[in-house]
Amino acid sequence: MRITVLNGPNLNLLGTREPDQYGTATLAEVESLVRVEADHLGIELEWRQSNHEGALIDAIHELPGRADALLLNAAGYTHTSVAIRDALAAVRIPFVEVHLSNVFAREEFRHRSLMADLAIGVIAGFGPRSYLLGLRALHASRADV
Ligand code: CA2
Repeated sequence: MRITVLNGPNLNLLGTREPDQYGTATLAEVESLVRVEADHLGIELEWRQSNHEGALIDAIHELPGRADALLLNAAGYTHTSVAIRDALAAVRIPFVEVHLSNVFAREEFRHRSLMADLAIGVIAGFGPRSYLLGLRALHASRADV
């Protein structure tokens, strides 16, 4: 199974700022954690991050034929991007939406996701473990994808 992990804007700052909200692990450390689990599950993993909406959309367009499923943390774009939603709907890639923080325990504008209804499911609030849980969920859903 091939899974692409796509990380949105500002997640490159992980571990360097706002540790109370997002923890102390860097994005590279989260990637290492996820790679160990992916190896364990026999998943071929691609890891990407961009701060640019268009680049994220291009990455989604590239998924058919390249990945069986997507683990997506669209970060701030989760709550604003009709264009990313449209890209996900267009390629019809099965995906799980993940968030480090519990977005429902935060500001009201973070309670709404413009893509969650297209996802297999959403995992939020477990820090870097959200990614591990999301990976396992995609792996467990592989018969359906
Ligand atoms: O909890 C998550 O994973 C979020 O997707 C993170 C986004 C936020 O806009 C979403 O509401 C929830 C923010 C990512 C920014 O990451 C930073 C990391 C360190 C310092 C500053 C920002």
